[in-house]
Amino acid sequence: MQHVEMNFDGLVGPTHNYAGLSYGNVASVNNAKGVSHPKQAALQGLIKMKTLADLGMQQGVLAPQARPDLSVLRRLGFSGTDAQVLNKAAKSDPVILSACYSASSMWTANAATVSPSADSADGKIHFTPANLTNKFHRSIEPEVTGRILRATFNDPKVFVHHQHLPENDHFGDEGAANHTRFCSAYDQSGVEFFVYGRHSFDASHPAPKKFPARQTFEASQAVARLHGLTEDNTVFALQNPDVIDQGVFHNDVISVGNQNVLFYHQQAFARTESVLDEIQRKMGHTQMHFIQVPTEQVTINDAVRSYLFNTQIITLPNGEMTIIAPMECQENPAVYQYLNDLVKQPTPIKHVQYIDVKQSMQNGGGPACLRLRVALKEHEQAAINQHTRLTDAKFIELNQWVEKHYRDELAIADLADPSLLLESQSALDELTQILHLGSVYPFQLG
Ligand code: SUG
Repeated sequence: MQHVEMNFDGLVGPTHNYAGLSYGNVASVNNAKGVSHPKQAALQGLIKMKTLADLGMQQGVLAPQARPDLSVLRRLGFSGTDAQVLNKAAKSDPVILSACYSASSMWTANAATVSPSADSADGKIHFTPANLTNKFHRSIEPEVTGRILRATFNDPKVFVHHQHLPENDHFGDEGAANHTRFCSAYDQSGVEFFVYGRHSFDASHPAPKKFPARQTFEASQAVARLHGLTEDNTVFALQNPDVIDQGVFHNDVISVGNQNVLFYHQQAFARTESVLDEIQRKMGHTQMHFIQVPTEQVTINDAVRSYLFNTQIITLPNGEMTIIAPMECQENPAVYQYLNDLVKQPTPIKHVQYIDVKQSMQNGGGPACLRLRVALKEHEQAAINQHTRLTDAKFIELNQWVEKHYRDELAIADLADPSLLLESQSALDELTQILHLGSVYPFQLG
C-alpha cells in the first residue's frame, strides 16, 4: 500500500509504576501504590507492536522520557548531588518524587496532535506536542516530547514541529487522545474531529462537576490554526460532561474513529445529532459509518472498565478493518457479546483481536493510549528516521534491551533508591543509539 496510517507506540520506560496520580482516571486511582512490573509492561508493549506489524501494518517506536526528572526536582528546591536530591524529595514529599518518576510518556496518544499533509494548508505533516497541563506529572513531558518527535520525524521538508501551547489550564491540551481524523483513504484530504471537555473563557457552556475536563475548546482551536486547517475540514465537539464525571477523562475512552468509521458510545457527545450531521456534510460524497453503542448494551461503567473504545480500529492491507482490543474486553460479558455481534453486522469492522496490555491498563492506558497515529504518503514514509521502525530485527533488539535493563518489580518505596536513576539513564542512553535519536535527554545534554 502506498499510503498508510502508521502507529508509533510509546515504549514503556524503566520506571513504570502505580502512583495514583491521575484524579478522574479510575484505574490510576484504584491501583495507586500497587507493585508494578516494568519489564513485563515493556515486553507487553513490544508484543502489541509486533502483533500489528505481523498483521502487515507499519509500526514505529517512540522513545520514553528520562525519569526521574531531576531538573524539575531541583526547580522545586531539592538540592545537592543527584542522590541527595532524590533522598530529600523521598523524605519530604514522596508524591512529588513519584510524579517526577512517572513513566506516563508511554501513552503517546497524549504526546501530540498530528495533522497529515493532505489536510494542512502547506502540504506538510504538522505536530504539536500536548502541554498536558491538567496533571503535574504529565505537564513535565512536552519539551522532551518535542525533541523525540523531531528526532523521529526528522526531515524539515516534510514535517513541521510546533511548540506546545502555553502552559496554562485555559489551553489544556491532551493531544491525539481527543482528536480523530476521517478520510476516504489516508492520502486524501479528510475531516479532523476535535473533542473537548470545556470552554475556558465562556462559563455558559456545560462542564463536568466532579472530575476535571482536561482538554479545552480554546486549545483544540489553537492546534487547528497552527496546523493550517480550515472551517471546511474540522469539526469541534463538546464531550458529554456527565461521562467525564464517570471516569471518561479523554475522548478516546468513549469513541474511536478510522477512515469512514466512527465507533462511539451513545452518551459520548453533548450534541450527538448535530455533530454527526456536520461530520457527514464535511465528508461530502464519502459515506460515513456511524456505529453507535447503546447504553442498554454497554453501560458507561462497562466501557470505562473494559476500554471498549480505547481500542484501535485499523485498516488491514486487504482493506478490511480490525479492532485491536484489550483482554479486558474479552473478560467483560456485555462487551464481549457486543463485539461478537458487531463483526457480524454490515460495517467495515470484520475482526477483533485481543491483546494483553494489563500493566498499562492498570494505569488507565489501553491500546489506543499507547499509540500515536501518523498518516503518511510514500515519500513521507521514506522521510522518517528509519531506525524507529519496528522490524523483526528491531523487535529482537528491543526485547534484549528490556531484558538487560529493566527491573521485574517496582514498589513506590523503590523510587528513593538512587541506583534506579542510574539504571534508567544507562538504559535510555543505549536506547538513543538503538533508535539513532542523537541526544534528546537532559542528562545527555549536560
Ligand atoms: O494521563 N495515566 C494516564 C493514562 C493516559 C491514557 N491516555 C489516553 N486515554 N489516551 C493519564 O491519566 C497514571 C499514572 C499514575 O497514576 O501513576 C497516568 O498518568
